[in-house]
Amino acid sequence: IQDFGIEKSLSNLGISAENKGVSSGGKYFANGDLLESYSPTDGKLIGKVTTANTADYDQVIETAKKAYVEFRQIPAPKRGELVRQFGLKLREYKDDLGKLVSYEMGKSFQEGLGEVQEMIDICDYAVGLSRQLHGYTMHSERPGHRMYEQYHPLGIIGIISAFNFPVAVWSWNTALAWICGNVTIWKPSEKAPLCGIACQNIITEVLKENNLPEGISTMIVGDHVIGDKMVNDKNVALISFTGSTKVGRIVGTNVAQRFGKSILELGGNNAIIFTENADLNMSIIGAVFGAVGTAGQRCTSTRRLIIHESIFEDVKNRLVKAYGQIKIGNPLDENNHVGPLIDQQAVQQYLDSIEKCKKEGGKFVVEGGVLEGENYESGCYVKPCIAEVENSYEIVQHETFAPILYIMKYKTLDEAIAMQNDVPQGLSSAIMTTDMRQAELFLSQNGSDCGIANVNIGTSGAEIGGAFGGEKETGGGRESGSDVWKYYMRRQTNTINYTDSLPLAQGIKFDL
Ligand code: UN1
Repeated sequence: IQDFGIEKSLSNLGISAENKGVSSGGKYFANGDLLESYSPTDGKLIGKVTTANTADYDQVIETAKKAYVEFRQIPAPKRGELVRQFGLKLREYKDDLGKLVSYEMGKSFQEGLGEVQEMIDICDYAVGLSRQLHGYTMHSERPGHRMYEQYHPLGIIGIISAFNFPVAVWSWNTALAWICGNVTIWKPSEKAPLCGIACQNIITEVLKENNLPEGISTMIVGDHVIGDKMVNDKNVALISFTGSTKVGRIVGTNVAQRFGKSILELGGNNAIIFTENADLNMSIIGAVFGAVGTAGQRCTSTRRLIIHESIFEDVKNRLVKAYGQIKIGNPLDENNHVGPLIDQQAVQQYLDSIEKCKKEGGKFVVEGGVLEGENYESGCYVKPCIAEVENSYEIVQHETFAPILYIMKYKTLDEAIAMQNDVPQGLSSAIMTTDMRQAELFLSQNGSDCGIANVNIGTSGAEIGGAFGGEKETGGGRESGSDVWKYYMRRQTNTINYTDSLPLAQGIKFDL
């Protein structure tokens, strides 16, 4: 069996057979239950992690609190220097970390590398931003007064991330949080804890080299009890949560209850509209990558194709042909396009969704199924499949984190846009067209209701420079580019009177 150099990468990243799941800067400890991380690629145990108990959590919070008081004194461009060095370190570890992501999570090595590239990109972005945390200045209505606003850090930022982007989501949050002067506490997914430890090892190196407080970046591997504690802890000013709509609803409600802030990145149900004017060669590639990339486990994965009736048969035939060429297998082998699902539970959900779809009347034009035999011993490899459906089916309204693509027909573009919007989620969307009128309508207020709307690009693979997130049951949060940094800071309006009299605003007279 080929090892693809994974042992060496694990050792380079400081991952052992037994690891401690709690860390603040240099110190690693943990006193909770044991967690085992198995690779969905070959079913082998990669390593064990001792998770946190609640006393460990309390200790991490104390360390983070102390670090915050120190870190907020450091000027923002100097904090940017920390992030710059972190980005350099990520370049050194790109290959190893990309490999670990691929091995522990199951996405292709190319996509694992892409994920680390996103981390590097957000670091570069944040470094520049560390000199641009701008507020407005305003003209006061009172003479001899100056008005302006400034942004201050929030304090401790809690990050709860999902298995599908086990490293990048953390960095989107931390790179911004740190330049803004916050400290972070990260609960990585229990399905990819070693990716968490590897990242924490990398930032620890940078913190140590710079003699910075150990609590700037803390990590805590734990179960939902630790998650609940974080969500309900008033010490944690902002919770950035990526995961299901079901859990996000609880997180959002609990954080709001204590008037905390939250960024919610929840489910998607992303569609591409294929108009009669689509350039089919490129559109098919976009749709197939969107549907089968990361084995359909991105929140931006393409789940639905809404196809003009005049090209429906043609598109269907091309898709069937393209799916026939997809190679499924070990994601570390670069000849393969699609790796496994994260675990057996995900495989069961995939099978249940197929069953449900058939019951509702779905007609499979490419059949699904679980792969068996040599190289598929983990039991997590499934066939990407395509079903002809109605948008109203219950299963089509639901996000299944698996490579099941639903296709449907439309007559008019208004109808297609209505179908695209007629799901509970609102993350990503796309239109394939060479007609400028169709494209502009799709992007207008009468078009897509999603946080992301693309023309002649698939639904996944967003760049870090834009604000990433979506509407409706996707949760409304935004991460990474544009002015998203403002979420990680508190805004203060300042009015300064440099005269010796005290005129009141709105012209109110008050003499003693
Ligand atoms: C996610 O699936 O949680 O747009 C994030 C993309 C990536 C991010 C996906 N940049 O596919």
